[in-house]
Amino acid sequence: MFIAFEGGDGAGKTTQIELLRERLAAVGYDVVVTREPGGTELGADIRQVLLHGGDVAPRAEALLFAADRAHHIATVVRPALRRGAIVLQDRYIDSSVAYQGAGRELDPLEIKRLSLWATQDLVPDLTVLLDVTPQDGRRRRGQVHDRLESEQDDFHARVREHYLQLAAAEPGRYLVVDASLPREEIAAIVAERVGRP
Ligand code: Z5A
Repeated sequence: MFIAFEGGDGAGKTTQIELLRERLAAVGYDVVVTREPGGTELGADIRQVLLHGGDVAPRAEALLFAADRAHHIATVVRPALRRGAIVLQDRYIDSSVAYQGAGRELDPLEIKRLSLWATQDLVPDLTVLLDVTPQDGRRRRGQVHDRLESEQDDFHARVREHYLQLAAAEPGRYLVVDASLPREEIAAIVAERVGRP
């Protein structure tokens, strides 16, 4: 089972992934927790360039996220899924569609196609969308902002809106949760949806 966690920055993805990992591991599942960008050695270098380097042109940014993803899916995620593990992943294709497609105003459909090519069409079984407002996300992040987090609130508002559109288009494959709920409440909603895989 492949579960992706998506949402604006500061939405609480890392927190929820850890809570779900604990729950699944406690009943004996082989659980792999990973993330994009940066889930591999190559990805760590790409992450550094993308989030903490200098200027990157929007199309170069889209290609670098897709390159990280291609390597990550081929070398970490597909092998884990093949051996029967549950993969909990912090960000996936929808991050590119929302941030590069809607945020940077590249064509979201082209961005999606690029990532589907990169991953040979691997689609999550479930995507948990933690819906956070740009203001709440900014407050939770505190003073430290990477290159994308430094974008203005209207950028993050476009990202949020596009995420919600993606979820509305495929309600069977998405779980949308209000990220302002208490941690344990969100964890219970996610656990109920995941059930016993
Ligand atoms: N990006 C992209 O543009 N295109 C792509 O294709 C991909 C990514 C894959 C990666 O950032 C950046 O790359 C991201 C999108 C872009 N940038 N932006 N903007 P990252 O991986 O470094 O960070 P992030 O994904 O934005 O996550 P984060 O900031 O680390 O947040 P989070 O994992 O969603 O949340 P958290 O660490 O669990 O929680 C944040 C804080 O809130 C923390 O203090 C928690 O204790 C607190 N928290 C968590 N849950 C709650 C609740 N329920 N209530 C109150 N407080 C809470």
